[in-house]
Amino acid sequence: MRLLVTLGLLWGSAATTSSGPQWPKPVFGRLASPGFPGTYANNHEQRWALTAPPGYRLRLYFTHFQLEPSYLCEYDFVKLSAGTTVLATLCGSESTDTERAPGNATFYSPGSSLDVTFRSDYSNEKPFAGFEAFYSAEDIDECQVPPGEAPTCEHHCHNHLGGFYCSCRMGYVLHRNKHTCSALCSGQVFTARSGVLSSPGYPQPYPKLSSCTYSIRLEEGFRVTLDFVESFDVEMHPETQCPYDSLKIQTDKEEYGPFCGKTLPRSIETKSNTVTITFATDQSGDHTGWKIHYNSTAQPCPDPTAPPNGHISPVQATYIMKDRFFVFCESGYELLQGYWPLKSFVAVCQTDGSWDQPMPECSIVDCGPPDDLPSGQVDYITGAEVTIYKAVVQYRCNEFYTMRTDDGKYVCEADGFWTSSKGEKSPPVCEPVCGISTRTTEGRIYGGQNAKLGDFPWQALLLGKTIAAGALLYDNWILTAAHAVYEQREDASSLDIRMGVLKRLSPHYTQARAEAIFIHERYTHNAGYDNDIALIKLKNKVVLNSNIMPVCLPRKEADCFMRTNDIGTASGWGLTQRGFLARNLMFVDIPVVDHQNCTAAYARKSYPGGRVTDNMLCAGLESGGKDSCKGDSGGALVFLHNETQKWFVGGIVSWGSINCGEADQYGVYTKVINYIPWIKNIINSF
Ligand SMILES: [Ca+2]
Ligand SMILES: [Ca+2]
Ligand SMILES: [Ca+2]
Repeated sequence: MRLLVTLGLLWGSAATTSSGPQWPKPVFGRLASPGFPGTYANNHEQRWALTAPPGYRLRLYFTHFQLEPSYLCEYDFVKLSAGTTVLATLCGSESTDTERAPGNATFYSPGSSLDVTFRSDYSNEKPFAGFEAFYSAEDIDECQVPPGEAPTCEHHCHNHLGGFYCSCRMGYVLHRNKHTCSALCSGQVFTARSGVLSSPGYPQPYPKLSSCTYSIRLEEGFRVTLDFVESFDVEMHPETQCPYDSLKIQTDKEEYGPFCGKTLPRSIETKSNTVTITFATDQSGDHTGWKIHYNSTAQPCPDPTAPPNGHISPVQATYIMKDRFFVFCESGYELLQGYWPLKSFVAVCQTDGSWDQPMPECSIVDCGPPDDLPSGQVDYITGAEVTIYKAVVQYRCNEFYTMRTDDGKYVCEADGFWTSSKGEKSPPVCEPVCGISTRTTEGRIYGGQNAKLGDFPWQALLLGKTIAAGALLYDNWILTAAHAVYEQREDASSLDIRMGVLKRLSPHYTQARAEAIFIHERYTHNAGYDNDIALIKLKNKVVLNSNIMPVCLPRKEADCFMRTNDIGTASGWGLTQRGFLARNLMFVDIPVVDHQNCTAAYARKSYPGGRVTDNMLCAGLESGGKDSCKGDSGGALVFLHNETQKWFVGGIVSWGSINCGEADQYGVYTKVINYIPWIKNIINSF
């Protein structure tokens, strides 16, 4: 309908404008025998060559026809012909078995030309009126095709005056031969992991003169499989391989086909992620084509096998591209790649079907040899030198040492550390045992008494710018009085420290050397004895034995043991009541004196610097006679802790009256318990 409207418009425009398309001049006319309607002459021949414009034909019919009849129209006739083709030979006035008269028939030229020839012979038996005919040019309807003939156009045919044209359905394009419809089927791309592709119009006959391409483009690592399904029908030739229409399949590695005929080709595993299918058809034949269902799988990686004592996660039936797995080791085992320990392990399946990492091992955790224990030793319990997971070792402290906070049993744990039952990862500490004395006798009330080896194993003899004493703390510190080592403070290394000695002049002793001397920072030399306390750090730890052992530091509750009249013991080589330095280590038991009494006693005398402070402790007898004296300075005043039966240092010999043992004048000692934080701070810091 739209076409008619368009044509109508064209007609309209042709009628109103002179410069439009030039329409052919109308072709029509009248033909008649000479003298018509009178009798035609004998021996006459006349020929009309009629032509129509291209795309038109000639239509001719007769209004009158009366010629002399004769067998096969041998005498007179009208002949219609086109080129050498005779369309009709007409005579008489009615058709018989052998002759033909036109009657009401209409004649058409096959092309655009028609020859009409009239001929009469030499006689007529009677007069005949001849003929009259009319002709006109009319459009050929090329779209009308007699049954059994190929259609003019493959899809749609459009007739018009003077010609026709073809058009194609959606998805097709008119081939340059103007009547074939080629499929628009090149450059089709498929990126889904599976899909269906087929010849155009399948299962209807596929188009002619078409060149179709189908590209399957998947991610690298996938492999495409092609399955021909349903039916397969591609024009073939029994002798030549697919000369007419052919289907070819190509990958980056291989080429398959060409395929034609009627047998379904076998499934194709391409091993490629890109496949190009081309389908080319010629101009003829009606075949239903083909259909392919394609699928893809990625190349699987080899099934991973967990190493001994390890497992893999996640477990899958197959692992393909980008799949991953982790390896975890059982407790007590650790991941090892070659010789390298790994914190974690993950392998990824690569596009080429291989894992990106080699499988690690699960190697049993080995804690290695346990750390050495200073002043102690370690024994293998599980087996000699066995240091792997769950192995057990036992730490022991040497004699005179005791283990702090632990039982010393360590197990090699999964984290690779030797670990105590309390979860400690560092080895235990062996601390010197303190406050042990072999003393069995009490100091005599008057004067003093000779000590035996082991009675005061903490006692140190300090020989420097003055003679003084000190007490061993732990195995590398000496506690003494500040005034006793003040002159030595810049020259610590020359201080001669002797341990394990009874006789002051004995050549048998254990030598110790000072590394540094720490004087209390609030001690002022020659200005009283407040804060008269000092620490000496030894260069090396002293090897403890039954004659050399530290004294304990007072604990919080020590105050309870230093009340008035509680007995402490002082020891030293100081001046005796005979006025000489003692040859042998002496000791004396003396009671603690009431602090106010002591303060008052010294307040009554104008002793130089003799003022008793709260940092001091007095001990001695009101009657005098028992005291520490010059040369004892720095020595320890010790008390026995009832509960632990260990000796602790309650005081440090500091000062007293010039006349030792004088009545009403007591020995004054630095009150150690006031300095515990100071002592610990220095010992922990240096
Ligand atoms: Ca005749
Ligand atoms: Ca036409
Ligand atoms: Ca064909």
